[in-house]
Amino acid sequence: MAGNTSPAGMSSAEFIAGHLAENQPLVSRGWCRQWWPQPPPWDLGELARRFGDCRVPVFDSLFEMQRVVRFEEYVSAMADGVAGGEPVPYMRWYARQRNFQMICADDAFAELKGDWAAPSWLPSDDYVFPAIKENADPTKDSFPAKGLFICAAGGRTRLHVDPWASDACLCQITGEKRFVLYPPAAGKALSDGAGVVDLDRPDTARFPLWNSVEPALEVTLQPGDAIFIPAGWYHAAVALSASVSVTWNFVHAVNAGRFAKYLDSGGSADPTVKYFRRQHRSEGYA
Ligand SMILES: O=C(O)CCC(=O)C(=O)O
Ligand SMILES: [Fe+2]
Repeated sequence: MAGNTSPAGMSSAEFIAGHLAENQPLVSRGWCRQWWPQPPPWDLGELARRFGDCRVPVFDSLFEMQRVVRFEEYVSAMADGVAGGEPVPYMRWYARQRNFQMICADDAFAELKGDWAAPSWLPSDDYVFPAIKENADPTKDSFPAKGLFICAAGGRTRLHVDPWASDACLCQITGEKRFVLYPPAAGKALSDGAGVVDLDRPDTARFPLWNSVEPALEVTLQPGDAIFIPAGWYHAAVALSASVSVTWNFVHAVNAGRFAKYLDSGGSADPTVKYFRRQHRSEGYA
């Protein structure tokens, strides 16, 4: 779609003006070619060799955790295949983002940090959530919802809007993943305030207008592509093949006003907001 696909070489000033400030999505083909000819070799087998003994959380097609398994068990269960009609279990291995989080990917991210880099169009300075003033580096720093997302073909994330009035970046490492994005204004048709329509099984009595809005963007990410999902945008994803993605959320200073409104309307009680505020206070930030 015109305007939504940009070369990996765009500057962060262009990204801030054209995408962050304008709340417009971006698909960046070959983001990783800035650093390497190929994305890191993190297929499920390679990750299972490195992290097979780690306990990891497995989710449904939204954000409901189902159970905890050993990484290796998850990978061999996926290799054995999922029964037809059964939802594909989705591994969301998040880095620490709240105080009472039993299972974190922090050690794995520490081990993987030399393998990857964030897209160079992302700004490195002036984040307000997390409050990092300079040299932000998602390979090393904590971010809300920073995670390794891993699934077999068919793994999906149903339509939703991300929390914290935050933006998100997702880098596709292994496999193909299809994304559908709708702008915030489509929420009138897609959401009833309590929930969002499931595009695969729409409850037409509850969401009678769901089909009256068109996605603004439908795209299949290949290994080495990245997508920027702006705050308030409805999005859904499905893996077309075994998939590994890395993702994180953030608020940049250019959107500080939007974030302040979110905090004022109850967001400051959110456990992830509190976790990051405490962390940055202890590191000497405001
Ligand atoms: O990659 C996916 O499955 C979707 C990720 C996403 O939108 C999220 O975790 O909020
Ligand atoms: Fe999301």
